[in-house]
Amino acid sequence: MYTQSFSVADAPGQKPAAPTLSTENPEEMARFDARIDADGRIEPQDWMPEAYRKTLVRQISQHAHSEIVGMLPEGNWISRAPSLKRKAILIAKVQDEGGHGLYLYSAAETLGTSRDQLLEGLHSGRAKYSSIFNYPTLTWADVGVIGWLVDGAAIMNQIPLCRCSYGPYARAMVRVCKEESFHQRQGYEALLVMMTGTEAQKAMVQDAVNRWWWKCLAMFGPPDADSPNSAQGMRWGIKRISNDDLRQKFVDATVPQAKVLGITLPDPDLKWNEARQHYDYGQIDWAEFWNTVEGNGPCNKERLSTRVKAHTDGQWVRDAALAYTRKQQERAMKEAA
Ligand code: FAQ
Repeated sequence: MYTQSFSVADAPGQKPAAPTLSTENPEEMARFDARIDADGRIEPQDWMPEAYRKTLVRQISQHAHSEIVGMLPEGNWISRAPSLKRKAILIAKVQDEGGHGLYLYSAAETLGTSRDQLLEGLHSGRAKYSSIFNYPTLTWADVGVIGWLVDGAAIMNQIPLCRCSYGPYARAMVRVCKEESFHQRQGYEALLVMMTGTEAQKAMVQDAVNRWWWKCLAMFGPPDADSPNSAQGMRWGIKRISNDDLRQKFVDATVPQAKVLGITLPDPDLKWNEARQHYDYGQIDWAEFWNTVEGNGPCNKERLSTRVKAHTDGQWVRDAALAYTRKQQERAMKEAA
């Protein structure tokens, strides 16, 4: 629905002209800045300023954690899907999200941070993950709405990341976006089917949209004026389009889809602005967003404890895989001797 083109133009006038200031290594820094200015890619073996490395580890690991924790709200519905077809689709989707997490952890590892360190950050509650996954999935319609709106917002944010300056992250994003596009379509299609059903089914869709709409708008992050990482992220070509501009693109793309679906978006201030050629929309509850990001949303504690339990329960699988690898290596050594 949104992924017809991966070549999204940078937001006009968003890239600051001033080069990065650093005393780390002036010659390497000049080469790095020149490559960024020329829209070139930085690869793992290339020199990079420590702050660039740190920013990428922060963003990529948060993104990876979001994919992995994001499996939980929908995973809760696999055993309750209304048909075999919906169950098969949902299993495939949840599995894809796990795969996205793994590509992203691998991309973060190329920056010199180990998988164990990344997971320790998540399990100790120090690392962030997307606020959206701390809300409950109350009905089957929530699964459709997550596909349509949550995956929709994720794609809108991730298409520009396909051109991120860090090669491994950008390349991972191409495949992730293609899969997210399927996720979004399956969610929208599930809702379209429900909207041809009974009044109770239609009401269930509307109720789910009412609960998820504002949370999805907050997914794009704080307003540009309150976004401490944006200016540097854009300068380095990590972020290509600002939080507010992506949010606006999402609203503009979603309103016509809501009309086709036959639901109302829960915002009395939502209206077309002829002068701006965009939809105006109401105020997001940022206090609620920060409260959730800080760990106090309705499901934060449950999500984290489920994640930690899954990791602990899976220890025997990791032990068995390591034992098998060791055995294979010993056998190869013996045969070579
Ligand atoms: N939730 O200065 P900025 C998905 C934090 S994947 C929690 O604007 P930045 C797939 C931010 O980290 C969804 N925290 O930061 C799926 C920063 O904190 P820090 C995840 C948030 O990095 C679908 C602080 O606020 N996608 O859904 C959020 O320049 C269905 C200040 O913010 C990605 O991670 C938030 N929503 O911009 C899976 C995409 N927003 O680190 C399963 C990659 C902001 O300074 C089912 N990430 N914060 O302590 C990005 O594009 C960026 O990191 C942003 C934030 C845009 C999220």
